[in-house]
Amino acid sequence: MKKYTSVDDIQDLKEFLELAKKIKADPLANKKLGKDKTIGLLFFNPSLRTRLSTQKAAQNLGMECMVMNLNTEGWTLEFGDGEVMNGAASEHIKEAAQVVSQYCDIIAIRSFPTLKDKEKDEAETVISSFVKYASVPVISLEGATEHPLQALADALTIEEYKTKERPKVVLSWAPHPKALPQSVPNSFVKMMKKMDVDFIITHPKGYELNPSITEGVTIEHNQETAFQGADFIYAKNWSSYNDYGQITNQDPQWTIGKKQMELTNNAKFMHCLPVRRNVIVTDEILDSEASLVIPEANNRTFSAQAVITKLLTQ
Ligand code: SN0
Repeated sequence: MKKYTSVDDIQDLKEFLELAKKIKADPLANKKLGKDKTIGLLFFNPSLRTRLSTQKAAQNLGMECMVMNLNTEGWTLEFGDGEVMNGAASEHIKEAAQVVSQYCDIIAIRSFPTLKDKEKDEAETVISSFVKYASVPVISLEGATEHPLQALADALTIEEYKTKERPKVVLSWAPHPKALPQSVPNSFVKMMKKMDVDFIITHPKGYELNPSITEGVTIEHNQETAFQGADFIYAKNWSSYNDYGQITNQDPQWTIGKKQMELTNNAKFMHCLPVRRNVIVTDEILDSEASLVIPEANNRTFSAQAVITKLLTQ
């Protein structure tokens, strides 16, 4: 594997999940693999889990880790080709990516979408420019359209907690006061399409995700119908894709609570975090036995470690 910026970069999911499980059983077993190697984590946006779990994963492999908040601490970068740089941007991505490649064996980047310029977001301008100009492997720590490390942790969590061969997994939109990226649901959908699950998406009309990603997946606009018999409820807010970056619905009926969970097959509740309590999901559910959000966050370390292991070995 040369990079991990999309769920599409996974060739053999089964093998990947086996590796993650093996790593989880003995996280320090490969402590020498990363000796004298460095991973650079570059953030254009806030992070808690991604930053610490990736750092922890690198540490478990014996790697050094350098972290930089590029948006506040670095030079403003130019991404355009042939630009006359007499404006705000001080440094071109061409130099920046090559320079970071001198210091790091892997570069990992977080760069959220603008949610204003759909074309720019869909081009994954920041991460794809690093891929283009860096001379080392690149990992996405959540880009404009995907969050592939999260999706891998989610897959591992479902594997661990499923009680039947082919569980029913529901991705449910839930309300939020801010316009959020489609990255987490996009990667989750891609991942569920690779897994042996009965997968269904529920969201209000107007919240259709990119149709090329959801192609072939059942979409049910009635949340109660979708939840019937579910084994996993994966909650997430996202802003509108068609009405790009807009909030067109804040209906509290979509907040996940006891009423909805009672329709399921004693389903487990999942969310990538951070989660707005009593907006996305009620306290009652989040604080209940049904919630997997903490084991899910724990799995971020092992999925990141599996990805780094792959990048260092092949
Ligand atoms: C991000 C998102 O993509 O939805 C990161 C999730 C891993 N979430 C947020 O930005 C939530 C911010 C908030 O204020 O709740």
